[in-house]
Amino acid sequence: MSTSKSQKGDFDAVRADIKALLKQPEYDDGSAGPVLVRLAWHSSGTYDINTDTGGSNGAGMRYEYEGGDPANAGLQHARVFLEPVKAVHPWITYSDLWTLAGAVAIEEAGGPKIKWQGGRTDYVDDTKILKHKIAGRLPDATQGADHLRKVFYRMGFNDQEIVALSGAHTLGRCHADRSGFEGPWVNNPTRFSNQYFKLLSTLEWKPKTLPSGVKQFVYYDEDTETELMMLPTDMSLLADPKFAVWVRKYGADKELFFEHFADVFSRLMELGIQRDANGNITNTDNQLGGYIS
Ligand code: ZEM
Repeated sequence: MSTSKSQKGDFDAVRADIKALLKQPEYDDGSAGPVLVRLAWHSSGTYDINTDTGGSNGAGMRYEYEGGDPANAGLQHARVFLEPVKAVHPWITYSDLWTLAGAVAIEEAGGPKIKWQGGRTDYVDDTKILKHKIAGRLPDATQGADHLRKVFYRMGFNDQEIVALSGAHTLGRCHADRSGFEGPWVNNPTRFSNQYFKLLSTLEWKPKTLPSGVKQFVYYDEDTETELMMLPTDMSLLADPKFAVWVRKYGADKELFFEHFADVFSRLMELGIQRDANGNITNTDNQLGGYIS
């Protein structure tokens, strides 16, 4: 990674340094990308459209109340990967850095171009997170379609968007010591594709109870000698007729999935943010910090 400082607002310089850290031969499947995508999603997916609280402003996971939400277990790895970038570009806010890193990770994994704009601000303390109870808002993988609708409708998404977003599970894996679940969804978990939907809709998934008692679904792939997995919530996308329509569409049409995913992921990164015509953020509720210099 470069050590050259950048001018405030030079997001291309930050992008270049994020790209440079993605390859991590010693970590998981050799890439920091998947856990960065999960960091970006968890920083945004706390949004509640009814109260206009949560969302990608704030970078509240730096504080124990949100960072210690069991749903966020393991995301310290993602934050640690990004610290050297923050050190070289101290003007960028964590909330911008985390969302930008998710977008860059998707693009570099072969995914679609993600529209991303900066300008988010960081909380300067945990007052807002405590006041608005920004924990316990992320989806619980042990549940089903009703729960997914409840959580994602609260963010303002519809059924098609829930399925499109779930396609991110083509990246990365589950870790027993983070979520209790174990294994990757696809054979090539560092490559962004529509493979998750193909496998979900075509393979015969069998329930499996891990030694810890956690229940997931598995398929043993003879060719690669790898056990692939699905979460109970992933399986519910197939079991629910309205979700299943989109699972099959995306499994059959990679272009359509890429187009829909790019659109909905960029809107996910914007949750809780209002901008004027010039792209400047206009809502002040979350703007406690301003740019850190
Ligand atoms: Zn995930 N996700 N997710 N997800 N996720 C995990 C991992 C990853 C759910 C979920 O409980 C889990 C979205 C939606 C949902 C990623 C991206 C996105 C893990 C495993 C769990 C348990 C964590 C671990 O053990 O490390 C549930 C219930 C979801 C509801 C639909 C959305 C939306 C995402 C992005 C758009 C990614 C990339 C990973 C892999 C992380 C890694 O470290 O490899």
